[in-house]
Amino acid sequence: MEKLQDNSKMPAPINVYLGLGSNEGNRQQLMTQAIELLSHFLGHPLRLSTTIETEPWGFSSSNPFLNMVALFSTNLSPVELLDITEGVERRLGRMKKTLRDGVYSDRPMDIDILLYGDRVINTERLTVPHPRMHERSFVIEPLAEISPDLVHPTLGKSILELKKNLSV
Ligand code: PH2
Ligand code: MG
Ligand code: MG
Repeated sequence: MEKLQDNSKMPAPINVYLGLGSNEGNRQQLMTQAIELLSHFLGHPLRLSTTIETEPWGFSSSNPFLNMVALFSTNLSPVELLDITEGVERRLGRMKKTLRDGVYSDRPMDIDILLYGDRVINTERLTVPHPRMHERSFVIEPLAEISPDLVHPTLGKSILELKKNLSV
């Protein structure tokens, strides 16, 4: 009898959305390098938004940001993915993480896991969906460009709806 293939140990790839930001150093080059390094570990991105220049949000700095959003498909677990994004941040010169009290600082590269499929994750190291993504036009604008109909897993609204809510 023909043997059925056992796929039980092969998780289906998950669509993950990453938010990239840089406001220190050669920002455009850092964004390109970040996508190259991420692609090395995750494979080619399925979609890339355009890069936008944005004012610092939540802290004051004279250095504007470049921001973009990238969609990858991966079999990595959330924590494995986080190890990779943090590794790329360090490789591109990120020294310090945001302080515990939520004070932000200038950074050559910040890579946030915005969405990991429709999984909801609340651990010490990782909160997904990213808890502030829907308040931030520097995330929602580029995300709406590549996936307007995507539904936010906990808010139950499409990215396009979230974008409309931002501008009211
Ligand atoms: N990231 C922050 C805080 N503020 N502002 C902009 N415009 N872009 C960012 O990527 C950004 C921010 C924390 O990670
Ligand atoms: Mg961030
Ligand atoms: Mg971050």
